[in-house]
Amino acid sequence: MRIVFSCTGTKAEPWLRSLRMALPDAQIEEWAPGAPQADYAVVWAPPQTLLDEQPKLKAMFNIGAGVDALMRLRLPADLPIVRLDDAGMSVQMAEYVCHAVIRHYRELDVCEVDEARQRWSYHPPRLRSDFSVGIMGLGVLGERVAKAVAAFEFPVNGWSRSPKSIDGVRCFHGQDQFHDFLAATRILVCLVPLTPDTVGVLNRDSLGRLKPGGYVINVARGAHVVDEDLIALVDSGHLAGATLDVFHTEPLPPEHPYWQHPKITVTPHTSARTERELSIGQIVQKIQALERGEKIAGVVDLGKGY
Ligand code: NDP
Ligand code: OXD
Repeated sequence: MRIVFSCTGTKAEPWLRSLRMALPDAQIEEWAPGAPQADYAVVWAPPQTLLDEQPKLKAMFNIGAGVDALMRLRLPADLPIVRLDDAGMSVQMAEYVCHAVIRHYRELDVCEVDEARQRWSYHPPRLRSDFSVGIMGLGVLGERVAKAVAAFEFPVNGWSRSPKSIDGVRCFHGQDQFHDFLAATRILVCLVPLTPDTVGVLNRDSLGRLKPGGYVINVARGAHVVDEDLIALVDSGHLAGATLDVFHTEPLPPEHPYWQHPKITVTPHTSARTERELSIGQIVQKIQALERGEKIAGVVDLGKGY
């Protein structure tokens, strides 16, 4: 069996070492133009040339959950694209989002500013019931996040494409229920994949529908947000602020207004990192299952784009 590896922005050597240990009989190489036809590819944002030169792949494994970079390429209609199915990401996402929700609700961001000024100030408790959290996307990551936030007794709403039923979560679905979902939400968490349907979904109209004092946590993709609209709504006071992990351009350019905005917190696309050994374990198990002719989970629906 031959496997090629092509992951933009990722050091290949540790991945190749672990893949070779897990599949000692396979030939596993970093892809370069002109490489012989492989059976499988392990990728993150690969070049189009790889697809053009490797027309007989049995499957392509993405070392992330989001496949938007792959969806921008010309893909053979019959090539199974396999995304990471949790692989240690949902617990990290739950930590990150709970931290951001609690930091905002408990005004720990205000305490950070007070501490820098050596100011001892008392903030009266706020009503948890006033801080409903709405999770856009109830997939592998969103469901885990919704349950984690619900454990802190915040009211939790969720929105997905198809109907869901999750204990402790008021579930909305489809475009028809989007406005009701927003109107019921104060802290909005974005965890939908980036597709033609969701690009720019966080804009003046949608964010304007959140409860007053709304707050945005974007951990999906930067292109979900219309940056100027978000900043205008924070500056107008309709939104209290935002915690953003993902951006249109990454790294976030030094001149971007998010960096200096006092009500916007920036983190460097770090909310749920790919864990190499867990990911390799999952990919190897799936390759072995495919070789045995078995079905695997996590195959992307090319029609839906996720
Ligand atoms: P899943 O595919 O498991 O879940 C996606 C969810 O979004 C599903 O509930 C789906 O609905 C819903 N959805 C998709 N399109 C729409 C739509 N048009 N309207 C309403 N709901 C929609 O993905 P994951 O949970 O694994 O990952 C989500 C995203 O998180 C990734 O695509 C990626 O962009 C981002 N991510 C970010 C990371 C980071 O470090 N910042 C790390 C990992 C992922 P339904 O269930 O009905 O299909
Ligand atoms: C992912 C990511 O999609 O890291 O997995 O953003």
